[in-house]
Amino acid sequence: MGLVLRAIGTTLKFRSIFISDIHLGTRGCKAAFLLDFLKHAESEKLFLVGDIIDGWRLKKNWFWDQRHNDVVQKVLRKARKGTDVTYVPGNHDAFARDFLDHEFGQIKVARDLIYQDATGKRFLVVHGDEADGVMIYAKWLAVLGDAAYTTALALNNWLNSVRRKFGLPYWSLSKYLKHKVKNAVAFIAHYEEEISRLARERGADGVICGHIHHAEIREIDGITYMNDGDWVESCTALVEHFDGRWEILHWADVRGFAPDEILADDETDTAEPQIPLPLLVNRIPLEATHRAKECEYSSSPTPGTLKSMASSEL
Ligand SMILES: [Mn+2]
Repeated sequence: MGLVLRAIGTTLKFRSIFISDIHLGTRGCKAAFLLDFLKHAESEKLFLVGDIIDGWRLKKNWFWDQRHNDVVQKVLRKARKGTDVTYVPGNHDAFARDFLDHEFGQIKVARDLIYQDATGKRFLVVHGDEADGVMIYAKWLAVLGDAAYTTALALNNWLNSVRRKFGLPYWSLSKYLKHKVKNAVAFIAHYEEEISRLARERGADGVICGHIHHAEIREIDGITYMNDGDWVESCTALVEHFDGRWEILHWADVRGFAPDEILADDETDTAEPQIPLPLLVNRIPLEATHRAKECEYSSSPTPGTLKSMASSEL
């Protein structure tokens, strides 16, 4: 798996880009940041791997501003200008599963598909809700990492000193959280194994999915498991370089600023980006090493983690 990012001017070019779990229609969606990514990344093929529009919320707290429109327009424009765009609906935009094998503005809709990479390896591309069965844990459990645990320990001491003052017995918050985190880690591991099994059954060499908002590339019993993450908190994309190397792009790291630091403005497509891309070639190997190490863990402390804790739906 390649980890060196190649920069060509201020536009990154890839053979394919996979993104999912954008959740347009919700406040959590980092639409402006995604737009920034789409402006700076070109590819021959673009795959939207589900939960692009959050249809469940259409009925409740629908949130749609100009940036959400811009994302849709940007994708449509890419399709018009020659990018081969495929949309694989997820569970939040399952309504689109009624339009399989249709084309909308040159965007193909498919329930799932087999993608062949530059080296000839075959990947099952699927959103991934097929694999989680009834084992759904609250989302925030999945993002509680070691840092949060350390904080919990300090919080625990304070909490118990207060409890003592009120004559209440000791209660271990850290023990409680540790138990929950263990469950979340078990959930992710279980999910990854299930979806890999699905790929094996379909005769594929690997699987490309989303759904659990946890970007990762790893081998599971001879199957290459790749998850492209999400654009609600971690802001990640899975990319294939022209020579077949795969990489997870953490857009906040590539750009050097956080999703919320991007201001909503009326900047047009053709305008120069307000903040220039950093010298990617110089900084990426360091980041890549860091990320490669981080991938070994199942927790992923990312910017915006706290916000995601309110959400329990994947
Ligand atoms: Mn999903």
